[in-house]
Amino acid sequence: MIRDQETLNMLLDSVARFVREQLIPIEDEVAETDRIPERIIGAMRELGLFGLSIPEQYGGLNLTMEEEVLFAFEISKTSPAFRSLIGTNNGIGSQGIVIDGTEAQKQKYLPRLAAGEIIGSFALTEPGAGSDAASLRATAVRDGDDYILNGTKRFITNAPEADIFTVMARTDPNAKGGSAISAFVVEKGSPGLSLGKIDKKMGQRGAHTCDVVFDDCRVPAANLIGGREGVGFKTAMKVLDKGRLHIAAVSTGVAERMLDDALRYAMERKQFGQPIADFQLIQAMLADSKAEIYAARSMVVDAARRRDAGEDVSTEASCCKLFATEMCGRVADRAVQIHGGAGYVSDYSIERFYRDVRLFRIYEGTTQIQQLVIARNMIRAARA
Ligand code: COS
Repeated sequence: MIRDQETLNMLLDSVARFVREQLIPIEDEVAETDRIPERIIGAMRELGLFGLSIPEQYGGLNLTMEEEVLFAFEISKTSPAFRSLIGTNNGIGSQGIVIDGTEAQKQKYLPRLAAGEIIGSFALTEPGAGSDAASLRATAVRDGDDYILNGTKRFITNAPEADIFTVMARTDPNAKGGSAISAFVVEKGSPGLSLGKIDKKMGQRGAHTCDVVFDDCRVPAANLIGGREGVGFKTAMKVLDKGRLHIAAVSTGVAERMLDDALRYAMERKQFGQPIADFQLIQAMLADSKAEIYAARSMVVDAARRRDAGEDVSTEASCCKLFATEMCGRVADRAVQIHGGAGYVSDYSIERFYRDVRLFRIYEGTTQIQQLVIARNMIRAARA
C-alpha cells in the first residue's frame, strides 16, 4: 500500500540521488578500508534511513511494506554494505520490539533506533544452531528481577557496532524445540557480554559480523520482549518473514545494478569489429536477466501489498526470497561472463558484487529453508 505517492516519490528520489552522488563514488574505498565513513552515516541519519519501518509515534517513517520494498530496490543499486548498516535497525534488529515488545520497551528503544543514535542487532544463530534455529542452546535463567544469560551467538550482523541485541535464549533448559525459547533485549556494556573478533567474510566489506558471547550476563527481567516467556521463537519467525521480503527486494535492486553495468560494458566493448552487445549470445544473457529481474520485482511488490492488506505472507515471503536471491546469483554470474576476463579482476565492480551477493542465498534462511517453509505450508493447507 502506498499512503501518499508524492511523499514517497520525494523519498525515493532523494535516495536515488544519494546512491548516485555519494555512495557509488566511494564503493571501492569502503571495500578497501572495510569502513563506511562517518559523514555517510550522518547523511543516512539525516535522511531518516534508520527509522523507515519504525512507527511514527516512536520517531520513524512507518513505511508500509510496499513502500519499504520500493525503497530497498533503490538503496540496493550500490554496495550491499551500505544497506546492511541501516538494515538491522529497520529489520531484524528492531522488529522484535515493534511486533511483540511491551509499550515500555518500545518507548525506551524505538526512538533511538529510528534516529540512528543506536544500532540494533539480531542474535539467533549459534555455532550449533543455524538452519535448525529451534535447537539453539543459549540459556536464560531467572534470578530475582533479572535473567542470567549464557551461550554464544555466531555471524551476528552489525554486532561490532551494536548498542542493543535481540537475543533468543532458552528459558526452560529441559524443554526441546521452540516453545522454550524467549527473546530479550540486551544492551551493550551489560556485565558478562563480550564480542568475538570481526569475521573475515567473502564479501560485503564495510558490513561487519562477529560472535556475541554471554557469560553469566545479567539482563533485567523488564527486557524480556513482550514480558512473556516461551514466545521468542515465534517472535523470531515473524521478524524473519518481514526480513525475507526485504532481502528479496535488496537482491532485485542489486541485480538491476549488475545488469545496468553489464549492458554498459557490452555496448562499449568491441570484439570481431563490433560491440559485443550486438551478438545474440550476449543478448540472450541480457534478456534472460531482464526478464528474471522483472519477475522478482513483480513478486516482491505483490507479496508486500498482500502483507499490507493483513494477509499471512509466510509462504509468499519465502517464495520471494528463494526466487529473488537465486535470480540475483544467476545475474551476477552472467554479468561476470559478459565482462569476460575484465569481470574476474577488481578494476570493475562486478567482481566485488559477485562476492557480495553470494550471501543473499544464505542468510535470513537459506534457499533450502525457504523451499522447506513453502512446501510445509502447502502440505499444511492441503490437509486443513
Ligand atoms: N510466524 C509465526 N509463527 C511461526 C512462523 C511464522 N512465520 N513459523 C513458525 N511459527 C511457529 C509455528 O506455528 C510453531 O508454533 P506451535 O509450536 O504453536 O505450533 C512454532 O513456531 C515452531 O514452528 P516449526 O515447528 O515450523 O519449527 P521448526 O523447528 O520445525 O523450524 C524453520 C522451522 C526451519 C522454518 C525455522 O527453524 C527457520 O526459519 N530456520 C532458519 C533460521 C534462519 O532463517 N536463520 C537465519 C538467521 S537470522 S540472519
